Amino acid sequence: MTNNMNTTRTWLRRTMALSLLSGLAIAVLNLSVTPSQAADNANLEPLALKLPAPAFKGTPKDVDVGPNVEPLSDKPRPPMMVPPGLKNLAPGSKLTSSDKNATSDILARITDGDKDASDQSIIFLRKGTQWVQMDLGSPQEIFAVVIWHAHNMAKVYRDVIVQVADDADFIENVRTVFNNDADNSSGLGVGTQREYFETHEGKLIDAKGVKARYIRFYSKGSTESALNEYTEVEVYGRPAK
Ligand SMILES: [Ca+2]
Ligand SMILES: [Ca+2]
Repeated sequence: MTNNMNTTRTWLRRTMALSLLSGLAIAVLNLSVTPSQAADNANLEPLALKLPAPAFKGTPKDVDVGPNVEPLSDKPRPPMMVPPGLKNLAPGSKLTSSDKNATSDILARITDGDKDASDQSIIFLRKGTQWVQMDLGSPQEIFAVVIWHAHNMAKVYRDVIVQVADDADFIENVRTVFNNDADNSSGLGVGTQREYFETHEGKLIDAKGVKARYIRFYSKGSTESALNEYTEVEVYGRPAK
Protein backbone atom coordinates (compact mmCIF):
# COMPACT_ATOMS: atom_id res chain seq x y z
CA MET A 1 0.00 0.00 0.00
CA THR A 2 2.76 2.45 1.04
CA ASN A 3 4.79 1.38 -1.94
CA ASN A 4 1.88 2.05 -4.26
CA MET A 5 1.32 5.49 -2.77
CA ASN A 6 4.99 6.34 -3.14
CA THR A 7 4.96 5.24 -6.79
CA THR A 8 1.86 7.36 -7.41
CA ARG A 9 3.51 10.41 -5.74
CA THR A 10 6.69 10.01 -7.82
CA TRP A 11 4.61 9.67 -10.98
CA LEU A 12 2.62 12.78 -10.06
CA ARG A 13 5.80 14.79 -9.38
CA ARG A 14 7.29 13.73 -12.72
CA THR A 15 4.12 14.56 -14.60
CA MET A 16 3.94 17.99 -12.96
CA ALA A 17 7.62 18.67 -13.70
CA LEU A 18 7.12 17.67 -17.34
CA SER A 19 4.03 19.83 -17.78
CA LEU A 20 5.88 22.76 -16.16
CA LEU A 21 8.77 22.26 -18.60
CA SER A 22 6.53 22.07 -21.65
CA GLY A 23 4.67 25.14 -20.39
CA LEU A 24 7.98 26.96 -20.14
CA ALA A 25 8.96 25.86 -23.66
CA ILE A 26 5.67 27.20 -25.05
CA ALA A 27 6.18 30.47 -23.13
CA VAL A 28 9.69 30.85 -24.62
CA LEU A 29 8.36 30.17 -28.14
CA ASN A 30 5.61 32.74 -27.62
CA LEU A 31 8.18 35.41 -26.76
CA SER A 32 9.59 35.33 -30.29
CA VAL A 33 6.45 34.53 -32.33
CA THR A 34 3.06 36.10 -31.62
CA PRO A 35 -0.05 34.02 -32.43
CA SER A 36 -0.86 36.20 -35.49
CA GLN A 37 2.71 35.84 -36.79
CA ALA A 38 2.51 32.08 -36.29
CA ALA A 39 -0.71 32.01 -38.34
CA ASP A 40 0.95 34.19 -41.02
CA ASN A 41 4.02 31.93 -41.16
CA ALA A 42 1.84 28.88 -41.73
CA ASN A 43 0.30 30.55 -44.81
CA LEU A 44 3.49 31.84 -46.44
CA GLU A 45 4.01 31.20 -50.13
CA PRO A 46 7.01 31.61 -52.45
CA LEU A 47 7.24 35.08 -54.02
CA ALA A 48 6.71 34.62 -57.76
CA LEU A 49 9.09 36.77 -59.83
CA LYS A 50 9.21 37.11 -63.61
CA LEU A 51 12.90 37.12 -64.50
CA PRO A 52 14.41 38.38 -67.75
CA ALA A 53 16.82 36.24 -69.77
CA PRO A 54 20.42 36.16 -68.48
CA ALA A 55 22.91 38.15 -70.55
CA PHE A 56 26.13 36.52 -69.31
CA LYS A 57 27.36 33.42 -67.48
CA GLY A 58 29.91 32.92 -64.74
CA THR A 59 32.05 35.35 -62.77
CA PRO A 60 34.22 37.62 -64.92
CA LYS A 61 37.93 37.55 -64.13
CA ASP A 62 38.67 41.15 -65.11
CA VAL A 63 36.46 42.87 -62.48
CA ASP A 64 38.31 44.06 -59.37
CA VAL A 65 35.54 43.85 -56.79
CA GLY A 66 37.24 43.57 -53.40
CA PRO A 67 36.47 41.18 -50.53
CA ASN A 68 32.96 42.40 -49.62
CA VAL A 69 31.21 40.88 -52.65
CA GLU A 70 28.94 37.84 -52.54
CA PRO A 71 30.30 35.20 -54.92
CA LEU A 72 28.10 34.58 -57.96
CA SER A 73 26.07 31.41 -57.64
CA ASP A 74 25.42 29.13 -60.61
CA LYS A 75 22.20 27.87 -58.99
CA PRO A 76 18.83 29.64 -59.13
CA ARG A 77 18.11 31.74 -56.06
CA PRO A 78 15.85 30.03 -53.48
CA PRO A 79 12.42 31.69 -53.40
CA MET A 80 11.53 34.16 -50.65
CA MET A 81 8.55 33.12 -48.53
CA VAL A 82 5.97 35.90 -48.19
CA PRO A 83 2.33 36.27 -47.12
CA PRO A 84 -0.14 35.47 -49.92
CA GLY A 85 -1.84 38.16 -51.98
CA LEU A 86 1.04 40.65 -52.29
CA LYS A 87 1.16 42.94 -55.32
CA ASN A 88 3.99 44.73 -57.09
CA LEU A 89 3.23 48.28 -55.93
CA ALA A 90 5.93 49.92 -58.07
CA PRO A 91 3.93 50.45 -61.31
CA GLY A 92 1.35 52.62 -59.54
CA SER A 93 3.91 54.72 -57.64
CA LYS A 94 5.03 58.30 -58.29
CA LEU A 95 8.74 58.44 -59.13
CA THR A 96 11.20 61.24 -58.42
CA SER A 97 15.01 61.42 -58.40
CA SER A 98 17.96 63.38 -57.06
CA ASP A 99 19.00 63.79 -60.72
CA LYS A 100 16.72 66.57 -61.97
CA ASN A 101 17.57 65.71 -65.60
CA ALA A 102 15.65 62.46 -65.14
CA THR A 103 12.17 63.46 -66.29
CA SER A 104 9.06 61.54 -65.23
CA ASP A 105 9.00 59.93 -68.71
CA ILE A 106 12.54 58.61 -68.20
CA LEU A 107 11.85 57.48 -64.64
CA ALA A 108 8.66 55.69 -65.73
CA ARG A 109 10.89 53.09 -67.42
CA ILE A 110 11.99 51.88 -63.96
CA THR A 111 8.49 50.48 -63.44
CA ASP A 112 7.39 49.55 -66.99
CA GLY A 113 8.04 45.82 -66.61
CA ASP A 114 10.90 45.79 -69.15
CA LYS A 115 13.88 44.16 -67.39
CA ASP A 116 15.95 43.22 -70.42
CA ALA A 117 19.72 43.53 -70.43
CA SER A 118 19.70 45.55 -73.68
CA ASP A 119 20.89 49.18 -73.73
CA GLN A 120 17.39 50.44 -74.64
CA SER A 121 16.04 49.01 -71.37
CA ILE A 122 18.46 50.94 -69.12
CA ILE A 123 18.14 54.54 -67.93
CA PHE A 124 21.08 56.60 -66.67
CA LEU A 125 21.34 58.95 -63.69
CA ARG A 126 24.31 61.29 -63.26
CA LYS A 127 27.43 60.27 -61.32
CA GLY A 128 27.90 60.42 -57.56
CA THR A 129 25.44 59.21 -54.94
CA GLN A 130 22.00 59.46 -56.55
CA TRP A 131 18.56 58.25 -55.56
CA VAL A 132 15.26 57.27 -57.05
CA GLN A 133 12.21 57.67 -54.83
CA MET A 134 8.83 55.98 -54.95
CA ASP A 135 5.69 57.45 -53.40
CA LEU A 136 3.32 54.51 -52.92
CA GLY A 137 0.43 56.93 -52.29
CA SER A 138 -0.48 55.56 -48.85
CA PRO A 139 1.26 53.53 -46.10
CA GLN A 140 2.03 50.00 -47.27
CA GLU A 141 3.41 46.89 -45.63
CA ILE A 142 6.48 46.09 -47.72
CA PHE A 143 7.84 42.54 -47.77
CA ALA A 144 10.20 42.35 -50.75
CA VAL A 145 12.14 44.70 -53.00
CA VAL A 146 13.85 43.64 -56.23
CA ILE A 147 16.36 45.94 -57.98
CA TRP A 148 17.83 45.53 -61.45
CA HIS A 149 20.38 48.33 -61.99
CA ALA A 150 21.73 46.81 -65.20
CA HIS A 151 22.60 43.18 -65.87
CA ASN A 152 24.18 43.60 -69.32
CA MET A 153 27.52 42.52 -67.80
CA ALA A 154 28.77 41.34 -64.42
CA LYS A 155 29.27 44.54 -62.46
CA VAL A 156 29.00 45.52 -58.83
CA TYR A 157 27.06 48.60 -57.77
CA ARG A 158 28.47 50.78 -54.97
CA ASP A 159 26.60 52.10 -51.94
CA VAL A 160 23.35 50.32 -52.61
CA ILE A 161 21.04 51.64 -49.89
CA VAL A 162 17.28 51.24 -49.55
CA GLN A 163 15.46 53.40 -47.01
CA VAL A 164 11.80 53.95 -46.21
CA ALA A 165 10.17 56.96 -44.55
CA ASP A 166 6.82 58.49 -43.63
CA ASP A 167 7.49 61.75 -45.51
CA ALA A 168 8.73 62.68 -48.99
CA ASP A 169 11.78 64.54 -47.62
CA PHE A 170 13.01 61.54 -45.65
CA ILE A 171 13.02 63.24 -42.26
CA GLU A 172 10.25 61.37 -40.41
CA ASN A 173 10.66 57.78 -39.25
CA VAL A 174 13.47 56.89 -41.69
CA ARG A 175 14.37 53.20 -41.60
CA THR A 176 17.12 51.43 -43.51
CA VAL A 177 16.06 48.23 -45.26
CA PHE A 178 19.40 47.52 -46.98
CA ASN A 179 22.85 49.15 -46.91
CA ASN A 180 26.13 47.82 -48.33
CA ASP A 181 28.07 51.10 -48.07
CA ALA A 182 30.76 49.62 -45.79
CA ASP A 183 32.94 52.79 -45.77
CA ASN A 184 29.97 55.18 -45.40
CA SER A 185 31.07 57.10 -48.51
CA SER A 186 27.43 58.05 -49.17
CA GLY A 187 27.03 59.37 -45.61
CA LEU A 188 23.88 57.45 -44.63
CA GLY A 189 25.65 55.24 -42.10
CA VAL A 190 27.95 52.23 -42.28
CA GLY A 191 26.29 49.40 -44.19
CA THR A 192 26.81 45.83 -43.04
CA GLN A 193 25.29 44.02 -46.01
CA ARG A 194 27.51 42.66 -48.77
CA GLU A 195 28.00 43.98 -52.29
CA TYR A 196 26.75 41.74 -55.11
CA PHE A 197 26.99 41.17 -58.84
CA GLU A 198 24.16 42.46 -60.99
CA THR A 199 22.43 39.50 -62.65
CA HIS A 200 19.16 38.78 -64.45
CA GLU A 201 17.71 37.67 -61.08
CA GLY A 202 17.98 41.24 -59.74
CA LYS A 203 18.78 41.93 -56.09
CA LEU A 204 16.04 40.51 -53.88
CA ILE A 205 15.83 42.29 -50.53
CA ASP A 206 13.74 41.10 -47.56
CA ALA A 207 11.87 44.18 -46.28
CA LYS A 208 10.23 42.14 -43.48
CA GLY A 209 6.83 43.85 -43.69
CA VAL A 210 8.14 47.34 -42.91
CA LYS A 211 5.33 49.95 -43.01
CA ALA A 212 5.98 53.07 -45.09
CA ARG A 213 4.64 55.25 -47.90
CA TYR A 214 7.99 56.37 -49.37
CA ILE A 215 11.00 54.30 -50.51
CA ARG A 216 14.39 55.58 -51.69
CA PHE A 217 16.95 53.62 -53.67
CA TYR A 218 20.51 54.96 -53.50
CA SER A 219 23.60 54.00 -55.48
CA LYS A 220 26.99 55.47 -56.33
CA GLY A 221 28.11 54.13 -59.67
CA SER A 222 29.48 50.68 -60.36
CA THR A 223 32.69 48.82 -61.19
CA GLU A 224 31.87 49.68 -64.82
CA SER A 225 31.00 53.38 -64.64
CA ALA A 226 30.54 56.38 -62.34
CA LEU A 227 27.03 56.76 -63.75
CA ASN A 228 24.02 55.17 -62.09
CA GLU A 229 21.79 52.85 -64.08
CA TYR A 230 18.29 51.52 -63.52
CA THR A 231 16.41 48.88 -65.48
CA GLU A 232 13.57 47.97 -63.13
CA VAL A 233 12.53 48.06 -59.48
CA GLU A 234 9.72 45.98 -57.97
CA VAL A 235 8.19 46.44 -54.51
CA TYR A 236 5.94 43.68 -53.15
CA GLY A 237 3.51 44.60 -50.40
CA ARG A 238 -0.05 45.23 -49.32
CA PRO A 239 -1.93 48.16 -47.75
CA ALA A 240 -0.91 48.71 -44.13
CA LYS A 241 -3.66 48.04 -41.59
CA1 LIG B 1 12.15 48.89 -67.08
CA1 LIG C 1 31.02 53.13 -50.25
